[in-house]
Amino acid sequence: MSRRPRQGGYGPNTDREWSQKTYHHPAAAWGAALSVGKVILTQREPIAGPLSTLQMNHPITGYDCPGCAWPDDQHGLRLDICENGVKHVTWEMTRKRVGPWFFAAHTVSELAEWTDFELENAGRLTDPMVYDADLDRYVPISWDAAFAMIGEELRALPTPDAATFYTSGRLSNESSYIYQLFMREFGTNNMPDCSNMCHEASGRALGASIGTGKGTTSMQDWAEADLLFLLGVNAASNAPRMLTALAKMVRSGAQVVHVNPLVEIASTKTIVPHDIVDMALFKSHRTGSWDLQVAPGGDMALMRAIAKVVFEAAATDPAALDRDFLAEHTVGFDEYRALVEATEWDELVTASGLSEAQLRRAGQLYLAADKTIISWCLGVAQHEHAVDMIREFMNVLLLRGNIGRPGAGPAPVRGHSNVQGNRTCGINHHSPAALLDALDAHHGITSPRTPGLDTVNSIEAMHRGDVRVFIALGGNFVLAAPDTDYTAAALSRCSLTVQVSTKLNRSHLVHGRKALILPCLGRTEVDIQRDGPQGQTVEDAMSMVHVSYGKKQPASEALRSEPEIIARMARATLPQSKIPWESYIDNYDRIRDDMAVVLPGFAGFNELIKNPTGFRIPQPARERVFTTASGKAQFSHAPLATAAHAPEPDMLVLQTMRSHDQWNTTIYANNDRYRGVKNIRELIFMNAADMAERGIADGSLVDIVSTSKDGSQRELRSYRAIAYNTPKGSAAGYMPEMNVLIGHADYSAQSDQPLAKSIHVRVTPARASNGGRLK
Ligand SMILES: Nc1nc2c(c(=O)[nH]1)N[C@H]1C(S)=C(S)[C@@H](COP(=O)(O)OP(=O)(O)OC[C@H]3O[C@@H](n4cnc5c(=O)[nH]c(N)nc54)[C@H](O)[C@@H]3O)O[C@H]1N2
Ligand SMILES: Nc1nc2c(c(=O)[nH]1)N[C@H]1C(S)=C(S)[C@@H](COP(=O)(O)OP(=O)(O)OC[C@H]3O[C@@H](n4cnc5c(=O)[nH]c(N)nc54)[C@H](O)[C@@H]3O)O[C@H]1N2
Ligand SMILES: [Mo]
Repeated sequence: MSRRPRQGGYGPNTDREWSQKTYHHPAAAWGAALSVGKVILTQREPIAGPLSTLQMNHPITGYDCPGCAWPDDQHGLRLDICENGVKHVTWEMTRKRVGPWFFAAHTVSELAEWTDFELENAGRLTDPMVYDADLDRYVPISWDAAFAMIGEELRALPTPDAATFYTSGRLSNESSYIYQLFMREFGTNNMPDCSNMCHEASGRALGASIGTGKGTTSMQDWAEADLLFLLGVNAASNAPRMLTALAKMVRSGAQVVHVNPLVEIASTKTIVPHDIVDMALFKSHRTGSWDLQVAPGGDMALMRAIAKVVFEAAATDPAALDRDFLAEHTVGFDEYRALVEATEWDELVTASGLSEAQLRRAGQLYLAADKTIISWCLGVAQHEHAVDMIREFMNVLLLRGNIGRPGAGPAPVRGHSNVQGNRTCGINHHSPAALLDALDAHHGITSPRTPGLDTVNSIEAMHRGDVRVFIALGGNFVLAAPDTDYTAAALSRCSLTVQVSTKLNRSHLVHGRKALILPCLGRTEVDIQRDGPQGQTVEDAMSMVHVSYGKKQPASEALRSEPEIIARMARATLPQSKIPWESYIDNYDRIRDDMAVVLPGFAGFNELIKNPTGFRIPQPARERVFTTASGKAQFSHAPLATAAHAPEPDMLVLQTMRSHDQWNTTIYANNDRYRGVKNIRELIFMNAADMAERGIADGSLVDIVSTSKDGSQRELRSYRAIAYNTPKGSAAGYMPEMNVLIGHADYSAQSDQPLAKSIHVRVTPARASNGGRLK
């Protein structure tokens, strides 16, 4: 049965008045402390909540924050926490439980009417459950029977490629490794992951430019840099611990340039989140020196303009370019120079949405700086030409040798806490041959060599009926993926869907003919196996790996760890397998011993993790070793991508982003503090002139119709239009509600990433009002 997920209204139901006014306080600070208090209260964790945060991000004894991937501050206070990390942990530690009694009381059709807030807020899943179509309910199943069902379904498939295995980026390194090992022994590379919607473009661009798909900077580099371009990230909400680094940089005299169509709070000032004295004294620090309000997708033109300024200066100043670096370490420089010189200033102005004066000043800042970091997140990575854009960032860095030396380099801001580690450990639908060769040699298997399906292609394959089993290690696929209705229909066509989860979410309600919910331990919970308590590792956005031990009593005795669930799925599917699945479960050191042999940079893994601050995975580009085909860093020569203009004059370019009170598809409350929003998520921020042209009053209800690349249309009705400082022609609203507007054809040809930052929409006054909430 295909259930249509609710339209809009994914946050808590509220009758309270909505409002929006400009926010005038520094980021973090007391508003953050208050908001944390509220989440701790609603989750009924008044004492354990605050105590457990004291163990978060503690070297060796503590657990890694399951929130974002920003590195821990290794200096000063050995406690690096933030408001959103605390909320995240408290949400996992709730005392509320979703056990068999809960499912006995609610049919799946009934639960499908709940908001996403209500689903997750029901509490932690406690027991394995199976869908019973006659009752339209989930009913208990034993772990053995659940694994047997998975094994039977997978073995009955006509080909291993008729199954697809999703990963959300919080899965540990050890779990990721055995998960991909299982898939490869089974015989498929179908590994969609959240990276396919997140930083796929960054990985591809960096791989092509410098040989490895990761950033090269460390926290020390951030402290030493004298210029930072920070593009397309809402740091105060999504990487709040970065505020500390930004404040330090500005204080030390560095230039911090925020590039964003919106002026986000992180570009102004903060009260350093973990500095108790600053909190008490209301002492705030500046976190930005300049805002550049680019047009959506205008970032590439900004970078090309900076390069143009560098080339103009190089005519008279030999020091403008790092000629030694260029000669020794790069290829493609002359063509790039010709390309940039042939680009006219007025093209750059139109393509960036910035004035020539602003573009020139950005170039002058770059010339004046000795050490530059370019950092970016989804505002860049989710565009059609993201790979070209990010390669252009690399071109600019290469011109002045800003890589492989202190204080300089590229720094993608990763999302989920271990999304980078997932890839390092082999979760990749298109893994390099070297990794597959090493896997085969060590484990005696034959990994398939044909690339597998990523997220958008898995959805298409389920739709066609080519893929019939969908297994998800975490995440909330149906809401995170584009084109919610289409994705829901795709999942409903499967013969089996399996969700390994901590909390109830929409993806449990949109399921295949057979469906399993397998509840797992969270990162905060103690994991006891035969050989004693087990820890697992994660890799942060700066390639640091450290071990994490849960502390808390598990939410239920029936919970199993992710490594155990994966290993038992593998054994049930591959009874003859020679891989020691059972022994992996007893002691995760054995998984790490195998990883130490197979994965580059992991030799001595079990010893390395005894270091309190963990260890850094070697990143060759950081040492100026470029593992590209040419052995050098490669300039790209892509045509200039212009700002993401809508195809028709009456259309707007809509970006979908996170509010302050959410973690991807998990909504904590209907507020977005730094954008001044209270009690509403069904909104669209618009430029006041665009509203006036359409006869839309501030705060009134509108209908939003999107037009996909394939010409099909989708709509959201009765959203509130709010006048906001966003460039004319652009608009903004929240994911995941707005995913219904992204057509399944709307993904980047360069990266396969859904175009979540450039949806083409028409906005008109609402046809009929029902108070803004539709089902
Ligand atoms: N609290 C919290 N933390 C999180 C998450 C969460 O949901 N909640 N999610 C995690 C995940 S998985 C990820 S990937 C990251 C996401 O972190 P972000 O990238 O900050 O996520 P978004 O909310 O999508 O914000 C996108 C930003 O890019 C800007 N932008 C949009 N279009 C453009 C453009 O064309 N150019 C430029 N320069 N900027 C643009 C938007 O205005 C916005 O500031 O955060 C991680 N951290
Ligand atoms: N329109 C639009 N869509 C987007 C984006 C956007 O900017 N705009 N961003 C995209 C991005 S960057 C990402 S990363 C994806 C996010 O996509 P996902 O990673 O799929 O989604 P999350 O909302 O992070 O997943 C939340 C669920 O994870 C489960 N969970 C939590 N902790 C654990 C755990 O420890 N173990 C297990 N097994 N499960 C756990 C819980 O059941 C919870 O309901 O969304 C993408 N979708
Ligand atoms: Mo992400």
